[in-house]
Amino acid sequence: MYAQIVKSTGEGVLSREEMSPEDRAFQDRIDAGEKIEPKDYMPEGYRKTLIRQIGQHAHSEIVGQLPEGNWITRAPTLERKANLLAKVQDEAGHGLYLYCAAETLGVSRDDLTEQLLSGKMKYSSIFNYPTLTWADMGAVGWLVDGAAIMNQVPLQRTSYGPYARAMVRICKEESFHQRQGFHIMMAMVNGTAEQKRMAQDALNRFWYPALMMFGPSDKDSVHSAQSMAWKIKINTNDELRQKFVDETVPQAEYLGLTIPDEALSWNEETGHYDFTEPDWSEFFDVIAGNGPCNTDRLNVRQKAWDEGAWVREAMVAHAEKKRARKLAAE
Ligand code: BYC
Repeated sequence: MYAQIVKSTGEGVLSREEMSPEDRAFQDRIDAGEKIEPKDYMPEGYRKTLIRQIGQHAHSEIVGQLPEGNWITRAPTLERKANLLAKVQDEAGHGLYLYCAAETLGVSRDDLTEQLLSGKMKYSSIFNYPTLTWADMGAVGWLVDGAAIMNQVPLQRTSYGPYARAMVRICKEESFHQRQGFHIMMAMVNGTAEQKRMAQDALNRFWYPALMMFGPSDKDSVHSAQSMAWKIKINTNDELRQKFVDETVPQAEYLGLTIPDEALSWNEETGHYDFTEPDWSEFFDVIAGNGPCNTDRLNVRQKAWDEGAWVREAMVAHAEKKRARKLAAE
């Protein structure tokens, strides 16, 4: 069925004439801006694409807790610690809403987790980089959550109802996250010379990984054309990356920090910044499992999964007991 919709990876999208009558009617609903709900008809390719994207997104939220969780015990003040703790807890919540949204498509959370742990499913490349200093908490909030917002605000209008609704709350929380990161950066740049140096160093290390979060350049994006035709994605990877650069450069200037790109310049003609693209060979290497922290991240998630087995078993046993009691009372 998938092959009916997408000719093959990267080969483009079927024309209306090539679609089956059901798929054409489905496409009409999408084109009219209707939301698709779990029990509605959907082409198998649409369902699979959503499971892949929402599942990857959920995994990113969960694995995304690790680089920041690393600093909770070492936050410099009680207030910073409380803020960071709240942020990391929010990420867990985002993962849960997204796993629930994926479950409405007929996949179980256990199945998604097993696919993450076996390396079949991806999570965002950004979380395979280490967080070396407290300034990284500023850079992650400012740049990583900033990039996440840029990508996720349009997803509030994505065509699948449960995903779109989950994104509304997630975006509100991400905006607090971005501000707490920027606030840390402000404190660092207004602190000692050493603190300002740490802030610049964090920006130097996180700039290109943040640009990679938007995915490969449009010419190498295998899924964009079909995902945009189905309004699963609203913008291309390059459009969002450009928007992020345009919004972030003035913020770096305000902080008195330098974006680590000598070719960065304002282009009067296009009304956008010209910038150097990330090293795409590094990106593909990281998503293939060879980034600095891939093994660590998956080992931590595997340990959590193994150690949580008794909780899952206890919950199933409790639910079965409750069901049996209810049946006996009827
Ligand atoms: N990392 O055809 P393409 C967050 C994969 S923020 C890893 O362009 P698509 C958070 C892609 O999966 C991060 N893999 O794909 C923030 C595909 O491989 P497969 C999570 C990537 O799906 C702060 C291949 O490359 N946000 O959660 O059309 C704190 C070709 O790419 C990446 C989301 O997931 C990457 N950066 O577009 C805590 C947002 N980029 O699957 C947490 C929702 C690409 O064929 N997702 N790949 O093996 C999206 O908007 C889209 O899925 C993407 C990629 C823009 C990421």
